[in-house]
Amino acid sequence: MYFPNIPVIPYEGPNSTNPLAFKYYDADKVILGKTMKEHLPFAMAWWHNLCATGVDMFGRGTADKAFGAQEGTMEHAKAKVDAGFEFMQKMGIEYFCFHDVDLVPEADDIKETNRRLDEISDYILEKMQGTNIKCLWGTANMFGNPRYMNGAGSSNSADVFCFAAAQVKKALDITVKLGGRGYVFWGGREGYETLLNTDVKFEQENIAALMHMAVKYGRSIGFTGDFYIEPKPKEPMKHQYDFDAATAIGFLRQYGLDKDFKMNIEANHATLAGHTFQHDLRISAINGMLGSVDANQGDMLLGWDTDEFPYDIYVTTMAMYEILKAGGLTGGLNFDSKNRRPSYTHEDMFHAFILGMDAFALGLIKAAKIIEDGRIDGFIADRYSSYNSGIGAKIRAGETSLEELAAYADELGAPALPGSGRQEYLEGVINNIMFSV
Ligand code: XLS
Ligand code: CA
Ligand code: CA
Repeated sequence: MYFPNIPVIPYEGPNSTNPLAFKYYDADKVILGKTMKEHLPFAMAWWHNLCATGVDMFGRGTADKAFGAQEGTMEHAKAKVDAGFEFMQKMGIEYFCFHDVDLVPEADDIKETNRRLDEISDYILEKMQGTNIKCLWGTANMFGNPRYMNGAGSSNSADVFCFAAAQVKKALDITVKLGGRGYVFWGGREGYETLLNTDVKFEQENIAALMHMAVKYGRSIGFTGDFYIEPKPKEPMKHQYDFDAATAIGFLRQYGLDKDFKMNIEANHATLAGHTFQHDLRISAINGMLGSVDANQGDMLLGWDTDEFPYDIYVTTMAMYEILKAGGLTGGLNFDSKNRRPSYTHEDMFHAFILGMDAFALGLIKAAKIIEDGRIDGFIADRYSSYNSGIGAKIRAGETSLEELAAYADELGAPALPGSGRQEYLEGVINNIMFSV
């Protein structure tokens, strides 16, 4: 046991003051016809929860993630698996996400790294037996090793491109072996610092080629899930090619990848792109590409990716509103979130997940209320009602022309002003729903 003082986290309801209990996440409670657990396929990110020690560029780690083993060994890799499974079982979390190098220490020779990956994935598979725990998605870390300084698929070096391909191939093997629902491409260093040394078109074509090969190989080994692009505008690169959902969707369509790929939308990345989380969820959903979510929160006062555990209920409510409207996620809600550096104890890991899971559970409850209440949806439907009949209906049906519309305008002389947007009224409706019991 790695967390001997932590029990299985129970649901105790909003009046509980027990720090190690859920106040809102009641796994079997039915909301709009599905259990909370089905609406909210929560996942643990291997890298933050089991690997990250709170290192930042000003200081070394504060948290102990050795789990009793020597770091950098296979014994440590296995201890992380054991700790991770104990953690997920105590939290009632049924999915995990991983990068290849989160699972094992990377060796100098890729053949040895791959052997270690085979060994650890056998071990994980054994641990999965008799539990409900599964892989949500896997990915290859193609940004940490110095060889990826100029990107992976977008590298100027063909040899580096081959190493990226080899890592994708192996990460796909492991993802399929662990029954993963998805496979992520986060283009961390797929971008550029200066156009003085960069051929953007060449780099984008190469990234697309790598993705096409990944699809071909993945399908050949029986991967039936979705591939995901995880947009992020910057950090580590100044300009990243997958700036936001709209940009990534355009890229996928341009290169004929849109049938196999969807979006993995991260809250903090959307806000770095100058959008709300809700915006990028909506853009993905209306394009039929809302796949999975990296559930976290940024800090509006800081211009970087802080990966905080989500607690802003307005944000989780509007996120769940989008997800419900889109008919749910084929992926899940991965807590790509980390404890703040001073919250360094193992108990803090539990507090963080309780916070995040409760924040999404409460968001789900409130989003369902917004839908059941109907005032917001009713207002929006009414706002566009001039398209329900007459000239508006003809526009929607594509049965008119500029000439006909111009003649219509001539006849009218001047249109009435459009109906008020009533934003303040609608914000009041949201507050009313948020705070009524
Ligand atoms: C970094 C990203 C990364 C991806 C997976 O900002 O969030 O962790 O989710 O490579
Ligand atoms: Ca992420
Ligand atoms: Ca992030």
